[in-house]
Amino acid sequence: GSETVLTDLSEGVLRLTLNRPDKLNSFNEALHLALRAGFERARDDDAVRAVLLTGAGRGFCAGQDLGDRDPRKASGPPDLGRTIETFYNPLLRLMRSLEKPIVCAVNGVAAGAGANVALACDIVLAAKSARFIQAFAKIGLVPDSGGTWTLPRILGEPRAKALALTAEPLDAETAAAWGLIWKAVPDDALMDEAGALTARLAAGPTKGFGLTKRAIHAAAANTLDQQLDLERDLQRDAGRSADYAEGVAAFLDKRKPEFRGR
Ligand code: T3D
Repeated sequence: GSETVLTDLSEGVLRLTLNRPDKLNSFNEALHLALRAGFERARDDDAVRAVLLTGAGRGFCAGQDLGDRDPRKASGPPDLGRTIETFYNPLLRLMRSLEKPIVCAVNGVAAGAGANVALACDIVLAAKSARFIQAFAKIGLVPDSGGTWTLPRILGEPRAKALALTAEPLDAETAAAWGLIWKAVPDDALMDEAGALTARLAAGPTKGFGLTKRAIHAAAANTLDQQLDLERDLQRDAGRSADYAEGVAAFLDKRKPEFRGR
C-alpha cells in the first residue's frame, strides 16, 4: 500500500506525518514499522536536529487499529503483551531516549495509544478542536504507551484515574490548563506554529538540548543530591561542546549564534 508515515527532512527538521487518514491514523504493523524507522533515522542521522510528529487528515491517531483485533476472526484470545513488547514499548523507548527535541502537533483526536504517544513527545501543541481520549477503558484494556506513568506524574492520581476509567475526552484547552501539553492553538495556526517552533529548535544547540532532556528525565528517579551531581556531569559535557563556545562568543560579539548541533 501507500506510505503509512510520510517522512520529510528539511533544514534539520524531520517531519513524520502519520498517514492512514481513513482510519484516523490508527496503528497497524506497517505504521508501527514506518514510525520506528523514522525515529531511528532521527537518532542516527546527524542531519536531523529536531522531529515534528503530526497526523494527516482530521485525526492525529486513534491508537491500535482494532480492525486487526477482531475476536471473531481469531482462534483464541490474543497475547497483547507480545504486541506491546514488539511494537509499542520499543517505540516509546526510542522516543524517550532520543537526544533531540520532539515536537508533536496534535491536529485532531488522539485516542488510546495515540494519546499517549503524543504525550511522550517533548513539546506538545494541539489544535483547539483536538481531544485526548484514554479510550482503553471502553474495550477493557489498560492505558499503555506509558500512559499509566505519564498521567499520574503530570496530573496526579485523581485526574489520571478519572481519565483512564471514564475514557472521557479531554479537550486541548483543558489539557493545556492541566499542564498535560504545552499549548492549545487555533486550528488554522497549528501547523505554522508547530513548524516554526521545530525549525527554531533544529537551529539550536542540539547537544545541550539532548543533555537537558536527559537531566529532566532522570529527575523522576533521583534525589536532589543525585540530580545536582548529574547536572555537574552534564554541564561538564555541555561546556565542551562547540555550540557552547559559539553561544558565548556570539553573546559577547552581540550577534546571533550559529549553532551546528555539536
Ligand atoms: O492491541 C494491542 O496491540 C494492544 C494495544 C492497544 C493500544 C490501543 O490504542 S487500544 C485503544 C484503541 N483505540 C480505540 O479504542 C479508539 C477507537 N476509536 C474511537 O473511539 C473513535 O474512532 C474516535 C473517538 C477516536 C474518533 O471518533 P469519530 O466519531 O471522530 O470518528 P469515527 O467515525 O469513529 O472514525 C472514523 C473512521 O476511522 C471510522 O471508519 P469508517 O467507519 O469511516 O470506515 C472508524 O472505524 C475508523 N477508526 C477510528 N479508530 C479506529 C478506526 N479503525 C480501526 N481502529 C481504530 N482504533
